[in-house]
Amino acid sequence: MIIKSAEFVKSAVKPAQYPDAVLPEFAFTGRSNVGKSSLINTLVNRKRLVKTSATPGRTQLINFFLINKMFSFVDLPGFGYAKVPASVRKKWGPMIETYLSTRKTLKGVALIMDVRRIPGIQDLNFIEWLYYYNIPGILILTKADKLSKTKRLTQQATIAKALSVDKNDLVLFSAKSRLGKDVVWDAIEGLIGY
Ligand SMILES: Nc1nc2c(ncn2[C@@H]2O[C@H](COP(=O)(O)OP(=O)(O)O)[C@@H](O)[C@H]2O)c(=O)[nH]1
Ligand SMILES: [Mg+2]
Repeated sequence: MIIKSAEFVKSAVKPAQYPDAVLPEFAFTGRSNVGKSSLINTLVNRKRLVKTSATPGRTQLINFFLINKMFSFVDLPGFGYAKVPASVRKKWGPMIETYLSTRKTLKGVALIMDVRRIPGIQDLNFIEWLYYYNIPGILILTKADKLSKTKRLTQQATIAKALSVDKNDLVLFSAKSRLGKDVVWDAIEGLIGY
């Protein structure tokens, strides 16, 4: 995918605030600090389209971006961040489930996981939601550069077992080396129809 433009559109917490559902849309989620913002920035060749930080914010927003004026990327709030107040954390589930179940233009979602970590219950629950709402998912193992090539492959197999999926369904990715960028784009293009 050649990126000609990538721009922030708006933030939302509820459907009335979402942009009009016109263009095909693809969303990203994962545990806080997993590398979601870095992954989106790598895909669109921008350093800071999506803000990256070591201290995730307290407000949890759904952020919409317009890519090539042809389709939308959606940065869903990350889950599992311990320092987020309980009141905010409680809103995550309903906010995300509302988005997944109502967004007519949603073509797929990438669940981003850390290649070094066995997925948690929230990752498993998220995959269940995707099955339940019949939304295609792309499962990505990021920060692959942090492991040796051998260790990456062992982790890919171990995580596949934990998720009950084929290991070839897990894409190894690195925002640092750009490993996996083309594979992820191919998958996204297939889903959004470009
Ligand atoms: N080595 C390495 N670090 C990464 C990678 N992706 C993200 N990071 C780092 O992980 C931290 C969290 O990244 P960020 O994209 O803000 O995560 P988010 O909270 O999921 O959006 C930052 O310090 C990033 O520089 C990667 O592929 N490799
Ligand atoms: Mg982020």
